Amino acid sequence: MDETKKPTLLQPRELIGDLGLGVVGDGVTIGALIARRRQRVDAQRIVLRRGQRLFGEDAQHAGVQRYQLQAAPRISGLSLGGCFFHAHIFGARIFDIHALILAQSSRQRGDTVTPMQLTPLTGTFGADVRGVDLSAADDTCLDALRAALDEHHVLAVRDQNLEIDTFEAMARRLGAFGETPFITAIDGHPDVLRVLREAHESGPLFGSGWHSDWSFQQRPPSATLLYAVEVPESGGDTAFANGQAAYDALSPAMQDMLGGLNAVHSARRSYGPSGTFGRNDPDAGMDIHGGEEALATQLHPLVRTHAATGRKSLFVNEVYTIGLEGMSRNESAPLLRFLFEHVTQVAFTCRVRWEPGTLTIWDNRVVQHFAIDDYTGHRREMLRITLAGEQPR
Ligand SMILES: O=C(O)CCC(=O)C(=O)O
Repeated sequence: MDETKKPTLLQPRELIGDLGLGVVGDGVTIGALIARRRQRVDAQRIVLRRGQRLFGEDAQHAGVQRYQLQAAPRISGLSLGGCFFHAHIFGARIFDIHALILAQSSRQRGDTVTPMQLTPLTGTFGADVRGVDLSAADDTCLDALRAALDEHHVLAVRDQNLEIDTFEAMARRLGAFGETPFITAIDGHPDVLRVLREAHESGPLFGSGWHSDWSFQQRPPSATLLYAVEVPESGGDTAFANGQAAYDALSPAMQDMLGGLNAVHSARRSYGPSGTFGRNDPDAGMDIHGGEEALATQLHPLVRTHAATGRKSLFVNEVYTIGLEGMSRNESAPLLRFLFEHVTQVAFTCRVRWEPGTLTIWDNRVVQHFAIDDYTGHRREMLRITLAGEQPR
């Protein structure tokens, strides 16, 4: 790098009102990134630097290959043209740049809010989120959260302190609520479920099978929010499998074939009269009441296109997908078995280990999930809200 252009490193507290992208911390500059190529850069080492244009000469020099500006600019005096972006430098994704912009926003308000920090859970998807209080989040923060969900598909937002009312209020700001069939909601909160297993229970565990929430509905929920009130010290994790990564890994020939198929979804295996939860168990912590209406079927494209990102994913799951349109059971069963196993292979999964106060948000259009039944003798209590979704296409 030309010495005359070498950026002066600034301390974060000097950055109020500054524009542009720079890098501080342990002496790392954009120029130095060139030498350290595939290194992942974290939020603490990327800050806004006075007088440097965002994707100007320095950024090109550093080999920025791709970036997305997401969410509307809301921060006065910030000329980035957006308040959230992801950049790749030599293929290494830089996370959390938005967090610094949020940090500037909170400085402008005079608060001392810690920037939101995202830490990937795996090499493919899922992220831990820290440094954000969702009960007091502003619109910029929620925009950043939505964008992060599109990017990571599963967000485990740590250290929240939500009551039913505050949980409901923050969820409502993310979108309209979906419809909840078969399970009695919390009194006075028709859209909030208590996902509860008492220590003495030994019956089937709610959610313990790979599924995408309510995929048998005409418009299945876009996202689910699950908030941990009480969790066992160990066990009771939730596993997720990524239908986009699974789709991308298929051969073009297989993708073409699947792209023309519709899958048949139904709640019957879980909530039909002879399904897992077909008969109400008065001793269970959750009031689940199946019935004849669970026998209904709903067709959805087997490969769906995400309404926000345009990416394709396999939209099948072993709990609710019962067949393929126009095929006999003998024809569809082996193909579905292959797909169920393909999507849920370890390389396409991540796992959230809960702590009290963790709020996990997942995108049902991309991932399916599985509540792991390994904590018999311990109590686990969660609050759950689904957000309304569109008809899959
Ligand atoms: O309890 C869990 O970990 C997941 C529950 C579940 O499957 C759901 O809320 O859809």
